Amino acid sequence: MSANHAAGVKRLTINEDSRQMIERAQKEQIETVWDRLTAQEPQCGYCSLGLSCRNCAMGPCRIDPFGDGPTKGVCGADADVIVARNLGRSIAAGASAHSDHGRDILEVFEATAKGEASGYKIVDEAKLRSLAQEFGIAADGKPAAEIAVELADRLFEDFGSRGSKVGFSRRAPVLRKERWESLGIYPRGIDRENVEMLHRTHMGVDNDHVNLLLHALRTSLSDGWGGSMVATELSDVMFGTPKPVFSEVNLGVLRADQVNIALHGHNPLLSEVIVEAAMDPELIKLAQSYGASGINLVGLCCTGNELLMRKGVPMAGNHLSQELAIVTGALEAMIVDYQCIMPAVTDVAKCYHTKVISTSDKAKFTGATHISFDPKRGSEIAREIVKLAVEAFPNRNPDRVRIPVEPVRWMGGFSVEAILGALGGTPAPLVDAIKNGSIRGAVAVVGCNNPKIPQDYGHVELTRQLISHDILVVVTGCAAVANGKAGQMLPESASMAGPGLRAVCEALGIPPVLHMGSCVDNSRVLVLAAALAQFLGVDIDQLPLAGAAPEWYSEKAVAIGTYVVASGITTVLGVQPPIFGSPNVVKLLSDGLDGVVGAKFAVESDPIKASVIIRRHIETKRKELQLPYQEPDLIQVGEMAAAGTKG
Ligand code: BF8
Ligand code: SF4
Repeated sequence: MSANHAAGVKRLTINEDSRQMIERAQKEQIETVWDRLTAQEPQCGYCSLGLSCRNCAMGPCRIDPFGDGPTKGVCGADADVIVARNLGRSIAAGASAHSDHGRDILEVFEATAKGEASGYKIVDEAKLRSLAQEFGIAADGKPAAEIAVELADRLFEDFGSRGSKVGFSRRAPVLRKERWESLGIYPRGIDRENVEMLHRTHMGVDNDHVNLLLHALRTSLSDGWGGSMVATELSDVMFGTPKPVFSEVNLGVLRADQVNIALHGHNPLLSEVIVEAAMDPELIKLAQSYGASGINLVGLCCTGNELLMRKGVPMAGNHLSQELAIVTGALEAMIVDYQCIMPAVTDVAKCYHTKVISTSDKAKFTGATHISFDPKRGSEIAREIVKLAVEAFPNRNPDRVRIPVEPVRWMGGFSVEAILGALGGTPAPLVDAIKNGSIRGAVAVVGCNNPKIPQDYGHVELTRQLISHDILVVVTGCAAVANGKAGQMLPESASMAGPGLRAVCEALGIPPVLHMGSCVDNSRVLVLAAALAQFLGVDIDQLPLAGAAPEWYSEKAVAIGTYVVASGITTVLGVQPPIFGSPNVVKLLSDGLDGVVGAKFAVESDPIKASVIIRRHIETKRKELQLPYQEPDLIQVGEMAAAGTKG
C-alpha cells in the first residue's frame, strides 16, 4: 500500500471519478502523478525559492537564502538577478508554447487559403472579414481565400521583427497602450520578445532585476495579445466561432459499449479532422464488426476544451485525470498533440490495451505510436488514426473495464461574440448590472491542476465563493473542466449565485460560470476586458476585475498570469511561484507593479482567503469608480455578505 493510500485518497482529489480510479491504480500498483510527487519529496529548497542557476558551465550555482553560504553565483549574480532570470525564462517558455501553437494554426490557415490543405476550410467568413478590416486589408468584393492569404501574411510579420507592434495589440484601450509605450514594454514581435528574453538571461547580459522583469512583462504581452490571440482568432475562422453548447464531463463520458478515443493536448488542427473521421460510415462499420456499437470521442485538457467549445464533444477530464482515463480500462486510444501530456501516459497505457498515438513531430513519446500529422493529408491521416484506435477494441479486456460515475452536464461556448450575443449585441446590460451593483465585478479563474493541491479544490471552492458573492466568473483551461465536473456551469447553477448575479443569469439564461475556452483562449478574456474598458472610456486596471490561477503548474500559466497583470488585471496565484528567494522581486511583483501597470500579483493557497482578497480588490475598484461599494476592510473570511454596504 502506498503512502498516498495511507494518507487517504480524499487528500488527492475532490472528484469521485478520480478517487475511484486512483484507488484502482493503487490496488493494481500502477504509478500515477501523486506517487511520483511523493517520491520527489522533499523537493529542493533552493529551486523552490528560485535560487539555483544553471545558465552556464561555471555553475550550477545556488544562493543561500539565510546568508550563511554563498550570496552570489560564480559570475557574481545575486539572488535578485538569478530569481528574475529564472522567472523570465519560464515566461519565455510558456509564451513560446502558446505562440508556436499559434504559428502552427497560422501555417495551416495559409495553406487552407491557398488550397494546399486537406480537411480544412474557412468556416466563419464573417469573422475573417472583420479581422481583415482590423488589419486594414481591403476586403470588399474579394473572395475569402484571397483575404485569408493577405491576413496570413500580416500575421506572419507579427511573429518576426519587421513591425514595431504586434497587430492585435491595437485592440487594447488607448490608455493601456500609452502605458506600455511609456514603460518600454509594448510587444513588438512575438518571436522577437521570446528570443530577446533568452538573450537577456544569458550570463552577463541583463544584470538588473527590474529591467529583466520589465522585459518579462513585454514577453508575456507578446503571448496574450500576440501568439495566443492568433491561435484563438484563426481557430475561430477555420473551425467556427464558439456558440453556447451543452455537453457532458468527467470520466463517465467513456462508454463501455463503444470504441473510446481521447483527444489530449492543445491544438485543434488534428482533433477537428478526427471528429470528421470518427463519423466516417466505413470506420463506424469497422467498429461494429468488432462488437462495438460506435465510436465515442472524448476530450482531455485543452484539445478537449477546443472541441467542447465548437463541437460539444464531451470532456473526460483535466490535467490530473489524464492517467486515470487510461485506468478505466475502456480507452482504446489516446491521441496526443502537444503540451501538458505527461510522459507517464505511455507507461500507464502499457498496463492496458490503450494505444498512445503521438502526432506532432515536435512531441514524440517513447512507447507511443507516432503518426506524423501533415495538414496536406489531414483527412486521410485522421482516418488512419481512427482506424488504429478501432482496431485496438478487440484487445480490450471487458473484465477490466470500470467506468466510475455518471457524467455531469455542463455548458461551453462563451466566446466574446457569444457573450455579447447573449447580452443583445452590446456590453451595456453587463455594464449596467456592474454599475448598479447586482454584479460586483468579474473574475477569470484559469489554469491547471497541480498534485500539490487536491484536484479541483482550489478552482471549485474559489468559484463558489465568488459567485455566491455576486461576482461573475469566466473560466478557461483545466479550471473550466473543474467547475464543469462540480456542476457549476449550467443555467440552473444560477441558484448557487448571490441574488444579484442569479437574477441576471436567470434573465439571460446563462450559467454564473462561463466557459471561454482553452488556455490560448485567455486571449478572449483580454478582448472582453478591453471591450468593457472601452465601453466605459477607462483603462482595464480601473475595472472591478481580477484573475486567479488556484492550481497552476505550467510555464504557460506563468506567461498567462503575467500578461493578465501587465494588461491591468490583478491576479491571485494558489501555488507559490519560485521567486521567494528574492525579497526585491517579490516586492516588485506583489506591490511595485501596481504603480507601474495598475495591477499586481498575490499568492494565497486557501481559496476562501483568496476570495476575500479578490472581493476586497473588486470593491476597491468600485469605490474608485464611484459605484456603490462595500467597504473593502470590512470584508473578512466568514463575514455577512451585506455588512457595510454603502451606496
Ligand atoms: O493549456 S490549464 S494543465 S491543459 S497549462 Fe495544461 Fe494548465 Fe490544463 Fe491547457 Ni493550460
Ligand atoms: Fe552560476 Fe552565473 Fe553561470 Fe548562473 S550564470 S550558473 S549564477 S556562474
